Amino acid sequence: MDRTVRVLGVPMDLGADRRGVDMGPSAIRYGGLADQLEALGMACVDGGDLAVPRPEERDPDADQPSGGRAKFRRETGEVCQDVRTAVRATIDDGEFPLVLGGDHSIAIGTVAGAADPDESLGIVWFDAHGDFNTPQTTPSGNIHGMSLAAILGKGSFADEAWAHTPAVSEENVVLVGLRDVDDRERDLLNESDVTAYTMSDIDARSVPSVVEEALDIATDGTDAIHVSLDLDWLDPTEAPGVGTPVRGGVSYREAHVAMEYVAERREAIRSMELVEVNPILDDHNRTAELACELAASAFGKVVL
Ligand code: 6HN
Ligand code: MN
Ligand code: MN
Ligand code: MN
Repeated sequence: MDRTVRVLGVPMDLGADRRGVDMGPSAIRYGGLADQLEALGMACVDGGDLAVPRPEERDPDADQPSGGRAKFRRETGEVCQDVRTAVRATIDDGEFPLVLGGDHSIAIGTVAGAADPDESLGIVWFDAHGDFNTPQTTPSGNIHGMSLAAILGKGSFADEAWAHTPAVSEENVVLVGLRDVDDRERDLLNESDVTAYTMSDIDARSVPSVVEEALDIATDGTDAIHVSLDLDWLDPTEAPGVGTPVRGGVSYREAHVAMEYVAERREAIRSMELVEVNPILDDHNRTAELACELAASAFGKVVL
């Protein structure tokens, strides 16, 4: 990677129930992100944190879509538009945006900024969850469980310009590592043209085979790809500091090998985000440090 990496923190917790994920950007920086990237010979600049309103000061149920619920919809839209602007400006300056969450709702803004409207953008989304609910199917009302569906304009997101990014086609979107999907979310995913690899697929085929195929699908006919890494993709024994842990995730080595395959395609990668790190639930900042290590692998760290 010869582009300068610009780190953008988004201390967002409006899209999730557990408070604490707003401290993710600080924990990841404290975990040594800049040092890890600079050790690779990369230039790294810190763009600071974007402003996010505090949930206590806002009404989660203001301005709701018809027949559905998306808590803090208006505030999430505002923050995501700021994320979009910052990511777009970073790319226009010739730098690589590395966005630190915050909950996974911020991906709506990252993708909107990464997706040039005249081009097509693929996505590889590493996650225990599908993030494919809509305001009409969600069991929680939490937008972090809806972000991928929002990007694709599902349900009432079709009418929300801040959410739906038409430069992303379902055929070039790939989920990797699924093991916790809600009933109506499953129906939506099965009806879509998104490719979804579950943990069972990984058990049967191994991480390298699945991740290579995922990257092939995301890059097939697209101009660039976005990599979204939800730390709950990993098993909670390795990544305890996440708001919605699910047993049965990938191991430490499997996560690294996946990022090593990502690194092989780094010329195609336009943006990346590290989300859902929750330092309050973490074990001595272990999950945040792991996020830094995985970013280094994704940017091409090799042993020999
Ligand atoms: N994440 N499927 C659940 C929901 O509330 O929609 C959990 C979502 C978790 C989202 O981890 O980014
Ligand atoms: Mn997620
Ligand atoms: Mn998740
Ligand atoms: Mn669309």
